[in-house]
Amino acid sequence: MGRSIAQKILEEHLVEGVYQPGKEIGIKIDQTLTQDATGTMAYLQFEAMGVPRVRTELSVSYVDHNTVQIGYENADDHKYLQSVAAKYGIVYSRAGNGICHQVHLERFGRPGKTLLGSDSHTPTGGGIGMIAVGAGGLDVAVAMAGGLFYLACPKVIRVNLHGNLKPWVAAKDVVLKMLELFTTKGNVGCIFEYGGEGVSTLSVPERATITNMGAECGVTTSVFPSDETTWAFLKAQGREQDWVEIKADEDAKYEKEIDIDLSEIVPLAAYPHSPGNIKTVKELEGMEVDQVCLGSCTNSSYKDLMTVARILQGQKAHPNVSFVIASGSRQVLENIAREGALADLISTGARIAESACGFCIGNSQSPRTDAVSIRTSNRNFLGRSGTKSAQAYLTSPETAAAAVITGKMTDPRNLEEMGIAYPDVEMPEKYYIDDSMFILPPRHPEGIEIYRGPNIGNPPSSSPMPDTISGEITIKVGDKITTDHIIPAGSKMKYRSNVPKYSEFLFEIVDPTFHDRAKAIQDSGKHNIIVGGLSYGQGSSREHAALCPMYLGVKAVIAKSLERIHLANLINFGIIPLTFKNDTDYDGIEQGDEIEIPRIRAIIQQGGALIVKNKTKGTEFEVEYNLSDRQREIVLVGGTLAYMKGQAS
Ligand code: MIC
Ligand code: SF4
Repeated sequence: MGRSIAQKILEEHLVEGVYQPGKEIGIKIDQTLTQDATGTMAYLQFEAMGVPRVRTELSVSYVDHNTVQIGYENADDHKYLQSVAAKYGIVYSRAGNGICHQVHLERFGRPGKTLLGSDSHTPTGGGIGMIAVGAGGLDVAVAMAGGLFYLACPKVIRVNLHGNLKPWVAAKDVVLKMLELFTTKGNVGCIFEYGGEGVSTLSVPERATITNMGAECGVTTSVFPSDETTWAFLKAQGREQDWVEIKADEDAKYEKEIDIDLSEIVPLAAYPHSPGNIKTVKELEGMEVDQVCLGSCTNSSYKDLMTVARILQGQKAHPNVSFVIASGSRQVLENIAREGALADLISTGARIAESACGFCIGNSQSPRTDAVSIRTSNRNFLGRSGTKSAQAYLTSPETAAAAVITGKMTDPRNLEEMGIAYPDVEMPEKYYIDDSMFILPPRHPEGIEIYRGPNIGNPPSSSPMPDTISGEITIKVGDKITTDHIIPAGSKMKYRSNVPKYSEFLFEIVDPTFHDRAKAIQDSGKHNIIVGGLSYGQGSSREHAALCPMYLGVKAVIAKSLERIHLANLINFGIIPLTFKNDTDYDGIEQGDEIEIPRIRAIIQQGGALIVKNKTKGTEFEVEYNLSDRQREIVLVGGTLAYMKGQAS
């Protein structure tokens, strides 16, 4: 029987298990990437594993998230990361070199390889034909140490693209369409595999926009074939030797197939506060706009910025609009500068931010109170911009450019009436390339000392699963709680290496009293338990959304459903993820209820029904634990680090 692209690459890397959708498999990881905000903890964990050098084909440590240096913390982390990279054989991408996903696509991504990254948008690499998966830092540390990456063998959904995008309609609109069709929940354990004759009309960065934001649907990853367009992109990057052809067999079987006619797609926008809230730009037209942010790992490629520069040539930003640009990489910035497009953007009134995550994660350029902010990024969760009352809309660069001119949400197709022609930007045959912001590890790292500033603390250790979980429902939250709700990034992100301090911000956006209440419960010797609705833990890969709860004595999360990366992170830190057998039981419990899960240890070990006793209400209900044998052992010993130590001894 024919095979899909996903099956081909996964089978080639399969070390444990069998290729059978839904079953746990262990795959070999060729490449890893980390970014600074998740990387510091990942490398502290890697150090704890006692491996002298990374065992991957390539590992790259990027600095792109915490680049705003107010106070010493971020600079300390950068220096730590640089010294760890040198010591353990990792390529270090300095602050200023760009956003990990964009840079990796340009300089390192290779069709047919596996990439594991400690960032949820690692699937960007699928645009170049990789199986690129986001994971918690600890999973990435394990992969760097030569360990396998475990995942549920995915169900592959084929997306057939037909036709051509019309002028003013962009790859971003395609992925927003995907979000309209698939929403942000219910896609755990799937891969989107793109095919059909429409694929050849999309450049690699456009494909990468689509795979990048597949993360918002909650899929494991998304992948495009590697074809002549991929070859041309790699050639323009001086890397044509890295190309191999990857395509699905004609008779490959899929879980499901859908068709999208590119020529029927219109400009779309995700309205607050979820990337899954989709409307046409037409429906939102006329809304006044305060801020336009162009950039993020979704839309900051050469083509994105050139397109906007051409649209805005000779125009001035509307007086009510603060217009910010953060290019995805130093390469993009340098190339548009050499072509004169940067001057056009400056002339428009753009505020040029550094090549980094910046506004996307709310650590700079927070909009004013109640502002409407149009962003080309991928997430518009409540408060993520740094301003809780702001309304963030996600659009294509074309739609963003239209708002810069008019000061209103504007369908970019209207620009034609204003005498602005659609700029059909060609992909360059050769990029200007300068790799001097990468620091390659030395051959002889023996004398290298790891730098540890006062911001670097050791990861806290977890405790084994108790015989009985006994404690309180510390918080009960609703559906689609993201990791941004659980623990904010933005200005608090500089405490990523300081778990006690960072934990103070747990659930800040939902209930700022959480930390103190959880601490009090922990100090009284009881366990904290979190209750969630559907799709708990959407969004980022940040393991602090599990690590910090673990630090505060959370032992179980009971939800209607959980998202993939967060679920894996909970297990990694010894917190058991449980789901309601009957979702209606969710309604019967409240924050503050005294809970007991008797004999949990024995039941995880031996199997059997797991009953939760609500002592406050005098009721009980059944919960499910869907764990592989490996995951059971991890949860029992109190997390992956303890498990690895056990295995080593
Ligand atoms: C995000 O976009 O939410 C982040 C910040 O890149 C996170 C990683 C992090 O929290 O450090 C992600 O996507 O995984
Ligand atoms: Fe950075 Fe935003 Fe991309 Fe996350 S989504 S990696 S914060 S640019």
